[in-house]
Amino acid sequence: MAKSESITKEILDHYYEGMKRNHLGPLWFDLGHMVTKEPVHDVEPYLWKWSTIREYALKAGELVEPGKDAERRVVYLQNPSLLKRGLIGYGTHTLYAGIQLLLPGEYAPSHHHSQSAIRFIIEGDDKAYTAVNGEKIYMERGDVVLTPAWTWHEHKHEGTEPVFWLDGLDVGLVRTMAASFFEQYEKEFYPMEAPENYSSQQFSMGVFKKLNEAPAPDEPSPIFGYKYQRAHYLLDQMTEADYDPFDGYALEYINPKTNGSADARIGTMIQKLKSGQQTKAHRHVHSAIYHIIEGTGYTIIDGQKFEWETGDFFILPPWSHHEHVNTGSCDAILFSFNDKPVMEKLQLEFSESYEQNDGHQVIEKVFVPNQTV
Ligand code: GTQ
Repeated sequence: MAKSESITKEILDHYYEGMKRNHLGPLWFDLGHMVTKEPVHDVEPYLWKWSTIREYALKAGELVEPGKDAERRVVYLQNPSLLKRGLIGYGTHTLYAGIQLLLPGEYAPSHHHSQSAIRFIIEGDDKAYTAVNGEKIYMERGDVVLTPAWTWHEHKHEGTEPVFWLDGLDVGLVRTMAASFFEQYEKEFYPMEAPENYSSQQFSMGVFKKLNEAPAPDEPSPIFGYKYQRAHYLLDQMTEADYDPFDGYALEYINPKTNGSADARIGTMIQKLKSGQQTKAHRHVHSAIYHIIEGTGYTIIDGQKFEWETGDFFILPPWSHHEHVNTGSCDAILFSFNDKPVMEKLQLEFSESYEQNDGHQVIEKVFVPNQTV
């Protein structure tokens, strides 16, 4: 590229080399790398089997003790495509997923951090709790518990069977924003300041607001615990009119004060597909991590088939076409968390449906987990 013929290759080379030495760049070559036509990312989809995760989490139960050897006893999902780029603890570019195990009598001490955390209880019978700012939330299979950014939280197990839960944190997002802070509480336990399950009981029968309370758009959720029984009941009440072509019967967990996402930064969703149901494909800017609460089926992500069963986890990268299929004889119920609230707040969220082939992708490849040697 040159404006006139008198500008020789030598002149140009000299110019570009000088620019480079002075740490300057020519936008006329590089604009296409910066302002891409569509989202560009390094997040590849991946799927982990629950049997493998559970085995390694249980083994950690023999090898490390929370509160002593470990701040938290957690086996986390490491997306291989992001590890290649040196990103440790990344499921997607924004989201982290870990599986935490507490054995009877154990506890994980109080701390807080600027990452938001959501929890989904995978195995448990209401005998272990997370205390959030001094309020104990007892956790049973299928429940969701929030520990919003900078709230003090600890975990304790008073029951007799191992308890497993998913921790979802916005590790990548906070890292990108260079905004991570972490602090241990001065003692192992934060003082108990509220009756057990107080916030969820206050709101369990509906959503009420005192007359003198104005809705405050940025107010944190007054609820820290969301019961599975309630979510399951509401999913079963949904009718054909509620069926979403891309997500089936789906509910988002909300902050009743704002009607927005339960956690301000991490979105949470539960969805149901009846036996044989298949959604249509679409894609969106936000990324997500999925956990199969129950059921058998598969998800096609950009032409790749990810077969799943109860307990499995998979990554949905940003801007990837995806559709879900329930191949089992019972309902399939999926939990997922995502970075949609952040994308929406920053006015970056966008979605589109897959138009070809009546909204269904062709399967080009079947995913097999690859073990690194
Ligand atoms: O339980 O507070 O998986 O701080 C990662 C970081 C869990 C927790 C994780 C955490 C926690």
